[in-house]
Amino acid sequence: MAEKRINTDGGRMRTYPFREIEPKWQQYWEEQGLFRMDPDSSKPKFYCLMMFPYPSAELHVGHGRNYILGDVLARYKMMRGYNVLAPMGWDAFGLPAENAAIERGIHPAKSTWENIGRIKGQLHRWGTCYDWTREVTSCTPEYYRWTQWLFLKFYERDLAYKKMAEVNWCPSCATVLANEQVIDGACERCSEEVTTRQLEQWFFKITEYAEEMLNMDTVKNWPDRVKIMQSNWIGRSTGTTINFVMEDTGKLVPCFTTRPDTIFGATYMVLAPEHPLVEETTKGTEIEDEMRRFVERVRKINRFERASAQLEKEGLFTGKYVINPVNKERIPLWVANYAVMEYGSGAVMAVPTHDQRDFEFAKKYELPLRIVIQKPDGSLSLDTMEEAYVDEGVLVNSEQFDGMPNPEAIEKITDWMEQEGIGHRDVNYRLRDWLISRQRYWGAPIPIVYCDKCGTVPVPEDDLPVFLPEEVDFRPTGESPLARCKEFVETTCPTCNGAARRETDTMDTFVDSSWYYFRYLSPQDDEQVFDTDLVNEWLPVNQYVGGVEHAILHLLYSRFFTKVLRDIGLVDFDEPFESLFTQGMICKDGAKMSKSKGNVVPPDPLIERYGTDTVRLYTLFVGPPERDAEWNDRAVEGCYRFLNRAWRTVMDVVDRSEEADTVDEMNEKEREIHRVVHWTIKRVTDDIEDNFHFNTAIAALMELLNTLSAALSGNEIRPAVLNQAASTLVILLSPFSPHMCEELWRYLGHEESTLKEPWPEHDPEAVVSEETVIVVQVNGKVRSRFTAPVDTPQEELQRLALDDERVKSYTEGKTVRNVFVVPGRLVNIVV
Ligand code: ANZ
Ligand code: ZN
Repeated sequence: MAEKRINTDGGRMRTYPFREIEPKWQQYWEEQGLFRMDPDSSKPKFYCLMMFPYPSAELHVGHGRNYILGDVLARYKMMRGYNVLAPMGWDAFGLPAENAAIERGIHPAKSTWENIGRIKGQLHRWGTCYDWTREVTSCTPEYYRWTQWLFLKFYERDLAYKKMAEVNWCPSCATVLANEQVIDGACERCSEEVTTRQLEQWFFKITEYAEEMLNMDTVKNWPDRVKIMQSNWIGRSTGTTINFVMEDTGKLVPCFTTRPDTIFGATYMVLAPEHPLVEETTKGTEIEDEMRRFVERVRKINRFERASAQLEKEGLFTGKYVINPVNKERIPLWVANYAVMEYGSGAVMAVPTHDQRDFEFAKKYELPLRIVIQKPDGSLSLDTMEEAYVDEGVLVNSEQFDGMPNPEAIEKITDWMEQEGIGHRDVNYRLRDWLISRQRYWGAPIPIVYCDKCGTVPVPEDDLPVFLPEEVDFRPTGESPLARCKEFVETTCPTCNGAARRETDTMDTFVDSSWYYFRYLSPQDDEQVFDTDLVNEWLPVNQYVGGVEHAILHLLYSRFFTKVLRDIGLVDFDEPFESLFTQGMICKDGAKMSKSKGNVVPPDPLIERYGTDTVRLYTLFVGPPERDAEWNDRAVEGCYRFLNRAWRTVMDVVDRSEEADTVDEMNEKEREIHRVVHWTIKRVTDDIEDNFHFNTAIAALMELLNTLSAALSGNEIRPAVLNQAASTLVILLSPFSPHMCEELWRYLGHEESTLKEPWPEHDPEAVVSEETVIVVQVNGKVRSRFTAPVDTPQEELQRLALDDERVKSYTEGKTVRNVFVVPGRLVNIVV
């Protein structure tokens, strides 16, 4: 209902009364269910997904960026006529809640639910709207039952398996970690340096999908940076596996190389300390004890350090030799700290002249060197070599391959080896299987039972969920809390009914978050993990918004899950997220905003002081959303002033609107306003569509306000035209600062929510801009002129200038070194 303005100060309210307005509209949106996805609608669908938060104590303005960006998009898409699905939930299992339980004695369930309540309030106060009827919370049995069910599906397909392995151990979190959770050798959660342990653990076979996950053609709308990070993480290497032969036993020792062209330069071989041949070749020999000590020492060094180029090379001779299959040469077999067991075969043919690590090692232990790739100028010599030569060159000392350029030799030598049966083309990945078991309490229990008679037995589907017991002892003793909980551990075998023990590890919380976006379609369903038909209708997610810190972890795991679910027949698409937007971080005092740095800005005091529309607007205006930005409390004030000015200006228009009449023909001044209005529609729309350029969209709205308020100072513009301009301003501003706009929209005489108003289209005729003359210089001299619209982008001007016939006669046959463009005026080409 369009209520009449209440005059509180005898005339009009000069400042935007956000304290009354904001809660009112928040309640209205909720009550009207404006953000509820309509399952019966025939409108086109738009799934707008924001990464669901971990319910930590409180969100700061840096977190807000993610939700506010997503909220603007959801509102915009609704106005564009989409049936929008914008759900929210909680990534509610995890270590911080458990650590709080240990430190402060608060049960993780209690602190988690309290935090959820608090954060929900914060999201509400930001004016972000979600379809709360679809809320999912990963720590509830209703949810983790299906996480466990998915584990069983993986297990059935041999995609979940248990093995003894060298694993990452975080001493402070007292649990193992997946490789993805080790960032520069430190724990992703707590930054503690990670150590290595030999443990039996559960893995998901993500490597089975390594090759498919490298194909990112179907995820075109992802930032290149994320795609590159994923493909580097998967790390595909093509090369050759060459079979060397143990001199004394004739046993084959395969080794993987990307440089088969250097095979004639292999002067020794190294084994990883974990390689089974190490014990085999030294057992019972005089080197046995020393070798055992060496191996033990190296195994303690964490694997990230071992893989680093800075590692001080160390090794020990086994006393044995291997035969190089191409020339039957006998070369010594060493064990070295820089060889790792998890890559290739764990054995490396060492070519010290062309591999830096081998070079350092050979120099240290005085092993022989032989140049096999000569520099094009022939200047490479062993006497003067100070580092390995790793660039291209021509083969020497390589028998029938001498004189061949080495890229060609890679192919030719491999062909020849394949013919001779001494080697074959091979592919290796850096990606390792995903370690999913955790020795922690606050996670989904792995649904497995161990029976002395039947071995490892999966819990039958009908017995799910395996409940996480509430009464547990959190005291840190080095053993996981579940392992100490007798009532949990002791069970009966589902197969033979005899006494059995439950698996006491829980799943990595990244398992929970790998599938939550499917569950939003049928969050209360207790019959099935999700509704396949609905999921196939709504997914892939049209737009995913979240932090780039998940570039590998969550996003890689979710892609893997989707592919497995597709192979199980539960979904019919290959990729979960069609478009991805990764927002930059909010910094304060030059550092990423975070509790540990003590530089967090809580949103509530700012909302209290300026209103949430201002906080939202500033969050969006602070800079290009994909980049990091420095938060400045004082700059918030600027956005506050803008909104107040918008409020007053629109109110002034409202005052005059009483006399509004239809305008048949616009005068010149009115046409100018009309032009600015339509320009603004175009700019704001293009900026939103073009990858979230909300900051420049807001700048355009600020210009429109200037135009409008200037127009108000005179009398040439008739009220109807002013009203049109003000209405457009309010509608275009509404996704950014929705509360104030909802209020103004009523004052402007409308009864429905701005969310129901179709997004305006610009009139192409109104925005035809003037043309201007562009001068083209070549090396500073004017050579040509052409006309172009004033707003032609730089790249376009550059192209037009280079294609100009007269310009071409000056640039023909020359190299263009540089092109300078002064938009709207000049292009200077340097040749
Ligand atoms: C001989 C050689 C000569 C190599 C040369 C390089 C340069 P990427 O590109 O990462 O796939 N390598 C193979 N297995 C290894 C292991 N388990 N531990 C440590 N190093 C290993 O690297 C492949 C190269 O890494 C292989 O090619 C091998 O060294 C080494 F001039 O073989 B190369
Ligand atoms: Zn049994």
